Amino acid sequence: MLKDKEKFKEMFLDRIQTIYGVTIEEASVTDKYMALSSLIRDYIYRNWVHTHREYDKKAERQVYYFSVEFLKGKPLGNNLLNLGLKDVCKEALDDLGIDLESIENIENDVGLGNGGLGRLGACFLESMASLGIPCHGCTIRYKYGLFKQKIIDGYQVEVLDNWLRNGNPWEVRKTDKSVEVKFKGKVRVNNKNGKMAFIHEDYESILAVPNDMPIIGYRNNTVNTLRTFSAEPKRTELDFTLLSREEVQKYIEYKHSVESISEILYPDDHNYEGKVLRLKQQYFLVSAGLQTIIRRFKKKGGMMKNFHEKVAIHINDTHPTLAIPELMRILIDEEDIEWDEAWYITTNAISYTNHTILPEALEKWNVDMFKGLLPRIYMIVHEINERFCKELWNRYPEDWDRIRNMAIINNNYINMAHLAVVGSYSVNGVAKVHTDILKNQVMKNFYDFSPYKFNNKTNGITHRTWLLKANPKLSNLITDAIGDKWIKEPSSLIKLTSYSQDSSFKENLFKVKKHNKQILADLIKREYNINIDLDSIVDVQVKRIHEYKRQILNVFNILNMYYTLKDNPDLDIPSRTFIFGGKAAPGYYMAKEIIKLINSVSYVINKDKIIKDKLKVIFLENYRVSLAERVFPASDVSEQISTASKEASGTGNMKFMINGSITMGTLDGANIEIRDAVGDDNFFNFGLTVDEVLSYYRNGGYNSWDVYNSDYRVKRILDSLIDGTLFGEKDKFRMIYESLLNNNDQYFVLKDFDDYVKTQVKLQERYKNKYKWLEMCTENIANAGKFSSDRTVKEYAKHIWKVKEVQVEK
Ligand code: 26V
Repeated sequence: MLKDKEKFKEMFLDRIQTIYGVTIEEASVTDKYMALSSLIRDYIYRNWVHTHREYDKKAERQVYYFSVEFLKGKPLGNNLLNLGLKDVCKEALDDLGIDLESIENIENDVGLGNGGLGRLGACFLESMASLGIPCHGCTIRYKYGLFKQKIIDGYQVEVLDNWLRNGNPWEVRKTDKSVEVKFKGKVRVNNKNGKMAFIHEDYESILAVPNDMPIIGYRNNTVNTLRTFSAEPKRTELDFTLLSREEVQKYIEYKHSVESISEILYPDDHNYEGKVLRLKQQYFLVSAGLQTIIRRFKKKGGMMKNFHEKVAIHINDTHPTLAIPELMRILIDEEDIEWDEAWYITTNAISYTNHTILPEALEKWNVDMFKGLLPRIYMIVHEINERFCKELWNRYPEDWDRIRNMAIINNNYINMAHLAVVGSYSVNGVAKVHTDILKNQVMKNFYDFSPYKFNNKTNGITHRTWLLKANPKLSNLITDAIGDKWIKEPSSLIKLTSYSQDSSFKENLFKVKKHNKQILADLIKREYNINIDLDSIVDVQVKRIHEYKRQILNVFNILNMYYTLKDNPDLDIPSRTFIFGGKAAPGYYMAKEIIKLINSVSYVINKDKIIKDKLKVIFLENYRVSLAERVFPASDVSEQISTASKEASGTGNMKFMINGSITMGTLDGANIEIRDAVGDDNFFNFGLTVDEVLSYYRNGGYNSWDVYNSDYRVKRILDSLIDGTLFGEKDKFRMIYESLLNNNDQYFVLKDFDDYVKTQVKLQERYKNKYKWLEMCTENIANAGKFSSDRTVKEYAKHIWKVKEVQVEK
């Protein structure tokens, strides 16, 4: 019924008046947003229920994807698009004098994630719903999402992200499906008829309340679910009357400590800190998730001995690894199943994805802390470790080094990656080279022990969000050329290769890019009062700020260009706009210094008249999904310049590619597969390879002073960080200077500098040939189909989860 414009208007007006109690004239934009979103939510309700019924009827196995992060962005636009309601909604609102875009703009990003890992989860959910893969997301309903970034005086300042302030019209609270999660206390062991029973006593009890958000498939009647849990106290406010003052005080303390569990998302990735609250969050999620899954499974008549045949549990990185001992606990303590059978069920239900090999990101929990918080779970982990080590001993008798190296518990720490590998039937990396590094280096012993578990699933992105939604002009151009089959089958984008020599297609592509640049330029003018040249090369590096991602290398090339232009202002080069964006973990000082450096460089360069506007540098504040949707379509060059071996995959690289930007990249992560797909001519590659980097590490690195002493450009740039000539203050960026020289440049910035600069010059030369450049853009779009998350989740479904797609009929 919403497909009809008049009906749409009528229902929208009715909702504004009856639910919000205001007339359309009186309604605020927020009222309109709430009315519209809740209208859409109710509209899909029938399909939502129906989808789950169909899954129960038709699906042989269903997937539960556990992740502590899902970085969704704004739901409204995606939902309208996937339902096919965008046009009718826009027209209906236009008739009422309301601008849909202004409503979309006021929606908060659902920022329940840090970066790559969380956004991957969101792309997967969209793809799975669009393909009819029976999958349910499970996560924590953080009251505050990832902080908002403000830039004050060039520095990052963090502001709380109160995304739920106005309520969340997309979620449905399921109080009746709440479950209890238990912490602390002690475990009493009972010997009942020769059988041990474990009784958990004096524990702290917490209620996990589910809220469901719909994940709407692309025009296929399918609505999957993202279930988020919030932590709430077990006793209700009503119990107050029965309490004394002291008891009330105690209750309030209890309430705060409970609610703190789902209060805030940790704003850190790639840096592990053994915080007890984080461990609480992780156990809270898996215990709540598993209990609701099992409750539903049994209600539908399932027998626990068949659990693994019907249910696939996927753990997104090690954060939900406690699903392994928690499932064991439920099977043994609550379902009365023997250890061996419980282990069989568990290790056939659970699969694990590794997302990073950086040692500082690998989780290891201190045994004492763990034991205090989760006494029964600790006993189980201990037992898993004992049995595993025995197995190792049988296989590698007396090879103590190997056994120690592979143990789950070692040196008073629990190694979560080891637990995840031992307790699951599949372990995958997220790009070919990353999986190879896992197999041959980081997890070599585990690969030798159980090679059949290891496999690769190269990441992907949902092309519906990142192309169809974010870049409607390009989408139309593609559809005009090759039809709209690519929306459901992204591999058919390959048909565009035959347009790479078509001058009218390329001319149109050029116009689309310019249009998108104009939109971004308007935003930059509005927010930063900086003019950008639409004919300049828009060169973008947007991602978390991290030393291994080497924003510094990008800055050094810019400084080198700046000095070159200052020496020779009439140099014939295309003008360039360098855009940066990204958040730094609040406690990561070096990353925060890098932000300040970018802003300082931006300040110096943008105001220098001598270089005649040939260079502009902009740092976009508060980079997030909704801003990213403006940035990718407007970019010419995608900076993917991590130190080879460090970026597990990268997914931003794919978003640029599908929007027709050319990668300037190292052979790292999925860049390698992108280059293989588009060919060397359509990719700018530079820098050390993975093998070279690893060999340097084995041999103690290289001497960065050598580069400083032999390359005058490097010397000039580094000196300017501390000598006051550029930034007016001595020692301004000494921290960066020291890390590159006296800490010997762990990320090979200086080592790769020369090749990077040369390749940037090559790129500039290529840009001068407009049609050659547009041919490259076309080839990139044409070959981006394989980086759709549709391809990725199909591979997970077929090879890991063994689940089939279910078509939901109307
Ligand atoms: C790790 C940690 C460590 C412990 C505490 C907090 C915390 C939070 C998040 C993470 C995950 C870091 C791993 C991550 O985000 N990896 C990225 O995953 C992307 C999706 O697979 C991939 O494209 C990126 O290359 C990879 O860096």
